[in-house]
Amino acid sequence: MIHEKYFELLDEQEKILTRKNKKSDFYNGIFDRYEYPVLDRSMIPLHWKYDLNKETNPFFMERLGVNAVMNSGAIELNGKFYLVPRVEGNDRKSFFAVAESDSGIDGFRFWDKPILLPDTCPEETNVYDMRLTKHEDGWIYGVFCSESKDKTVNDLSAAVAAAGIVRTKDLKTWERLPNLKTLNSPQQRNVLLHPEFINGKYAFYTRPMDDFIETGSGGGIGFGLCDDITNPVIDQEIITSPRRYHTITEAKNGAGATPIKTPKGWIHVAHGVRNTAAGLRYVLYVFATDLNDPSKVIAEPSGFFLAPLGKERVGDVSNVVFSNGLIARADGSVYIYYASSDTRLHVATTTVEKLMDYCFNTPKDPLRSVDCVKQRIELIDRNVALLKK
Ligand code: M1P
Repeated sequence: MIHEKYFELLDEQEKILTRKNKKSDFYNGIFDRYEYPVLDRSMIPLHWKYDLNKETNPFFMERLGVNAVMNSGAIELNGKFYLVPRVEGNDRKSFFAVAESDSGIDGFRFWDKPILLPDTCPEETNVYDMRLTKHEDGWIYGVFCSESKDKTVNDLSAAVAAAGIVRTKDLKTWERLPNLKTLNSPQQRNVLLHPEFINGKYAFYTRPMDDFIETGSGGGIGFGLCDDITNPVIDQEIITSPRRYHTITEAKNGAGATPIKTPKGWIHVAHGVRNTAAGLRYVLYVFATDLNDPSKVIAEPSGFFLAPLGKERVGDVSNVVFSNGLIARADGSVYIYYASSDTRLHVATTTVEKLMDYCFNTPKDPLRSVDCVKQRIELIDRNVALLKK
């Protein structure tokens, strides 16, 4: 017999799932923010958490709670919006699940069950942050972080991050390929597959790391080519968007969503991390790379594109925004999915036209206070002259 509490909670949840999202008051001319998250733990199907049977669960307790729904891959298929977020159980282990919506800003509903990835990697403890790439070879690839315990050191928390790879045609059946091998980097996180072949090869954005948390000598977002996706090996990585002293990427950075192809270059939404007395601060930034050579940065506006704001600032890992998925539609609209504070998932909407303007007409970071002031005074002077006319 089904517990009566289930129907009560189901009604409550339905109100959240059918709630219309609306643009918030936030304005910067670059993108719009929305009032409600597109996904959070309140939207997880109740039967993924509760045993519904009154005999075996008389108090209607959560048996397998869900802590957070965050960092999400995103893809448009046949006009619909699909997200593959990182769902984190109360047990700290993450898994992937597909959620679908017609509008991209609200109405996301999870498919019937989470994704059960082929278990080909016995040492793997956790998986998260899948980046979805519709590749020109016809497959949809999911590249994610595959985390295992580091048994080579006497430290209970030591872990190894590698890039796991799966592919699918329909988000239903997933084929697991071997993890990516990068010959010169011991660890990898935030790895992303470029959607087109480069010189006939698969191209990956990487994030070389010496250690699980610290990137160490890892100098930024890397780029490498691989001949065979079924035996993925990168023997050489070059740095595309480097970390820089006293900028938003000083501590680390990482590729985000699959880049958008525009007439002027590939536009990337990535994350940058700096250290503060209150801990790490994660923000999103944007840069463009050359159409024919996506390893070459051709424009990088100064500072952050999107930073944690208001309620976004608080969560399990506060002061974090992170994006690993966006959808750029044929009509020029762009939906950037970003998580706040490792807790919930939001959308920011903009257009390719606006992103190109932002990317190519926003000044670069001059890297020194004195030059930043000069840059600002130039803007003020131009505006004052205009206002006087
Ligand atoms: O906690 C913030 C983010 O930390 C990691 O990102 P990075 O590898 O750049 O430090 C990721 O684990 C990400 O999932 C998380 O949101």
